[in-house]
Amino acid sequence: MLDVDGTLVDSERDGHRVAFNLAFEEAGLPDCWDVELYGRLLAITGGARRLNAYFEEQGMARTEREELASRLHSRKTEIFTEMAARGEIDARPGVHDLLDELENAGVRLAVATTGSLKWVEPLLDRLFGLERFEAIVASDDAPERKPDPSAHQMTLERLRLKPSAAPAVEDSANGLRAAKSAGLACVVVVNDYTREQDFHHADLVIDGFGGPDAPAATLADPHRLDPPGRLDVDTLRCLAQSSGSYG
Ligand code: XBP
Ligand code: MG
Repeated sequence: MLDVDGTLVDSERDGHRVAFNLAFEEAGLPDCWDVELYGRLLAITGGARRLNAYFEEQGMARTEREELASRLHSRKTEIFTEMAARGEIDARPGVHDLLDELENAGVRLAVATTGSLKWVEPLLDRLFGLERFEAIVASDDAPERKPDPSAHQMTLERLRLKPSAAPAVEDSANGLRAAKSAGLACVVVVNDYTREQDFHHADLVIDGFGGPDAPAATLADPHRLDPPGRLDVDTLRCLAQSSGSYG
C-alpha cells in the first residue's frame, strides 16, 4: 500500500509549496512559504488543513480563515494539477523500477494518500499508468487525514485484505503513524523533509529506493539509513508475512 506525496513522487518542496505560493500571489496576499517554513507546516497533513493552521498561527479569526483556506486550496489544487500535467512533478528515483518489479511478481498495488483525487489520479496515470493500482484512496474518500488510519483502512477494505497482508510504504512520521494504527507493517523511505523524524516504530527505514545495482535492503538491519538499500519484492513479501508481530 503506497503513499504518494514524498514517497512515489517528489512533490512537496518544488510542487505543492510552489502551487500554494502562486495561489497566495494570485489572491493578492503577501504570504510566501519558504522551503524551511513549508517543512514545518508539513506536520499538518492535507493542504486545506495546512492553510487553516497557518492562518490560525497568524491570528486570523475562524470563519475568515476557514473560508480563505478553502478558496485558496481549490485554486492551489488547480495550479498543482496543471504543474503535474506539464510534467513538472517527477517520480522519486527508483520508483519506476520498484513498481515494475512488483507488478512482474504479481503483487497487488494500491494507494492511500492524503492528497486530493483531482491531481492524484492524473499524476499517477501520467507517471505510472492508473491501471496498475487496484485501489486509490485519497482525501476525497477518507473521513480523516493521516496520521489517522482511515485512508489505510479504507484501502484494505477495497482490497479485501487483512492488515497483515499489506505492508505500507510511507515517507513521513505522520504516514508511519497512520499505517501502524491501521495495523500494517511499514517501510519508511525518508526524504530531505523527513530524514530527522522519529521512525523507531518502522519495520524498515531507508534513504531512497536505491538504484538497480544497490544491494537489497535487509530487515536484519532495519534502521540503517546509510548506505541506502534497494527496496525489493522479497523484503516487502517478508514484511507481509511477519507484520502480525509488530505494534
Ligand atoms: C500529503 C499531504 C498533502 C499534500 C498536499 O500527506 O499532506 O496535503 O501536502 O496535497 P501524505 P493536497 O503524503 O502523508 O499522504 O493539497 O491535495 O491536500
Ligand atoms: Mg507522504
